[in-house]
Amino acid sequence: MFITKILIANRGEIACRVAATARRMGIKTVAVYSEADADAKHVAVCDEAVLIGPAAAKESYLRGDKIIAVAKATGAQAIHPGYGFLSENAEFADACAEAGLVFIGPPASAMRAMGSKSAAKSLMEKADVPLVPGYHGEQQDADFLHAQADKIGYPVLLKASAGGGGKGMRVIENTAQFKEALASCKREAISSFGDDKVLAEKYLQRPRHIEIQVFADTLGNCIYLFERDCSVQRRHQKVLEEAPAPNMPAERRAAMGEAAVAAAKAVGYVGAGTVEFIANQDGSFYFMEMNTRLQVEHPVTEMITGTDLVEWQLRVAAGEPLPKRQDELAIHGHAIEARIYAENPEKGFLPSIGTLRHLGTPDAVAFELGGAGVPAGVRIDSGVRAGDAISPFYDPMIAKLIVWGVDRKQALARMAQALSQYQIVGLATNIAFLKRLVEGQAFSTADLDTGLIERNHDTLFPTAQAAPDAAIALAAVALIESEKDRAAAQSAANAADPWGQALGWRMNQTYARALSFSDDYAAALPTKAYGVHVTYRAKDWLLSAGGEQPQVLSLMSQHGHDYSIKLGEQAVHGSVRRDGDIFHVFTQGAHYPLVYNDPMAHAGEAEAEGGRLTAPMPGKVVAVLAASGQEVKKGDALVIMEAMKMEHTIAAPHDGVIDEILYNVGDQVADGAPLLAFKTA
Ligand code: MV4
Repeated sequence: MFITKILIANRGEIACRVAATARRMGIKTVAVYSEADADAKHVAVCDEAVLIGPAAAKESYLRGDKIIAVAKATGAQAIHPGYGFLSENAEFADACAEAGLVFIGPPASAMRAMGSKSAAKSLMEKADVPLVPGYHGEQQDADFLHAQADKIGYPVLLKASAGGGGKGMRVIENTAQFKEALASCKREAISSFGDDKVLAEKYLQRPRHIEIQVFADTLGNCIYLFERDCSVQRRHQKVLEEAPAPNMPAERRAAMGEAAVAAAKAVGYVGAGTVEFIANQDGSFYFMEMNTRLQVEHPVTEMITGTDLVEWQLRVAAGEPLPKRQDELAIHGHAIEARIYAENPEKGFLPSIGTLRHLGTPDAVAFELGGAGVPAGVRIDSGVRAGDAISPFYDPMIAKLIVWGVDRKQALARMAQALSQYQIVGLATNIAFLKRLVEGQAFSTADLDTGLIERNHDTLFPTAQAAPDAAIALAAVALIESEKDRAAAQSAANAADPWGQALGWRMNQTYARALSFSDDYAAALPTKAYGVHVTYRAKDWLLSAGGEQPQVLSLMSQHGHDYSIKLGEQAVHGSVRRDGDIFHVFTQGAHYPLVYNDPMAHAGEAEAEGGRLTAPMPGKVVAVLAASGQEVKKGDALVIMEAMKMEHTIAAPHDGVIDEILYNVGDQVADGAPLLAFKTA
């Protein structure tokens, strides 16, 4: 059959990923979307888009009936399910066939055969696919299972047959623990899966997760596209994936590949699939399960094999043979993928919901697949753009960052560099965590197993690091320069005003100013405050942070949000993005969100609460009622200004301490100028 139009039954990066290949192949695309996704990237990149329901996936992306109706109405011949949602739903695959649509995935029978973990294991045993030594039969008598466990030898792992994703598992260290562990495992299995059947296996102590990409066509060909190592996980969520697996001898690679092909053939597989194994440190490997879809981490395989697996899926769905034979495939270089999430590692990886106020991506080489030549060194697969929201309805993944290198060392270096270049404002992300992970001893030396993150908890979750002076200086420069811009705009309207020329510059005297920034970890970490003293001079400033000796600070150049400054003898480059009170400083490979404690902003707040305070406007100081170091109570009058022939009182917005009063009686003050530095108690 000839496919000219497909419907993509998904959202986010995978919908965009599938659309990119379809477009390259001249195939038209139909997007479906929920009410929450009306303005989403996947809607924009497809040729047509149809609303299918409210935000909740159950009412939209999981509504197979509506999606099939849209495919029929728009004239699509095939449906690509992506991953998640309906991708492993055999009933949906059947419904597609009944409606005369091609489901771009395996036959429903193959999904069903692999859907039941214990039935799949029996099938695999018959196909000579290695299984973890253990018992996965029908007999569930407690004494019988106990005897099986004793025979396997401890430690033994009990697993709920209907389970998955790590739920319903119990490690048993010795025979005395068996009875109680079995009872508790069965209780969890029945409450979680409605089925208390369990299986018992030898427990592997430090396993690696190694999976094989397989591909089969409708003509009976089935091949493997080598392995991916996905050992770096937390709570059964993959964090880093790479291909090939480090330290994999060629013979074991071939043995695992052949076992995976045998597994696929045993269930009559067609299309893209992944056979998961757990491997002992000695290299012995055992079948775990088969994922009957294209996986999130498929790009690392594409990069090392120079293939486009979505193109392969579309060709196989159209009845074409696989584009390559096994002997035409080879591994070229090394690829690593990091999943960039809107989440807060310091708060137990809680998703971070909000708007991507700024999204700066690393220098990415164009995503070019299937062509000859060198693969892209850096690839970003993303379903969101700057200005888009990460909503609570779906997976909070922002992007997949995939790098390629001639070897693992180069791929690692590129990953660290690309993570350093990523700039995200508006949400908490796992970028700093990923950077610590890829630069850490365990991952960089490929000392891999599924416990890597837990074992390295202390280095992966360091205590709060103070922002370096360079970051504080960049924030101060950005603040001062933005005030100058504002003052200049104002003086254009009032050319005679000498105060509009350069805020803070005073005739015949230097002017010192205290600024206060504090860390914004948006987390349960202690927050550090940074007191900065800036002395304005003719062409530069003196900056003293945290009571240290003043250093000469000068602005060398500014291009938009990028600043080059000199602090003492140190040349510093960085970007500063202001988001409300927060100055997001990106420098030296890290992100420092610094909250500017703006006294005028507090005045505005207090005003909003009903106090009689001065509106920010140019004027003259007529009274200073507080002194540096003085403790004040909320509402105390601090400074009185005169503007537009009226007096305005600046009152303390909270209980606190006066850091410094920046003006004297009689001083002229420009619009927006801080009058004093105030520390909240
Ligand atoms: C195991 C195991 C050790 N020994 N089986 C976890 C989820 C499920 N799919 C299989 N899992 C495991 N099975 C035996 N006999 C350790 C795990 C395991 C794991 C496996 C793959 C990837 C990450 C994991 C994290 C913790 C435990």
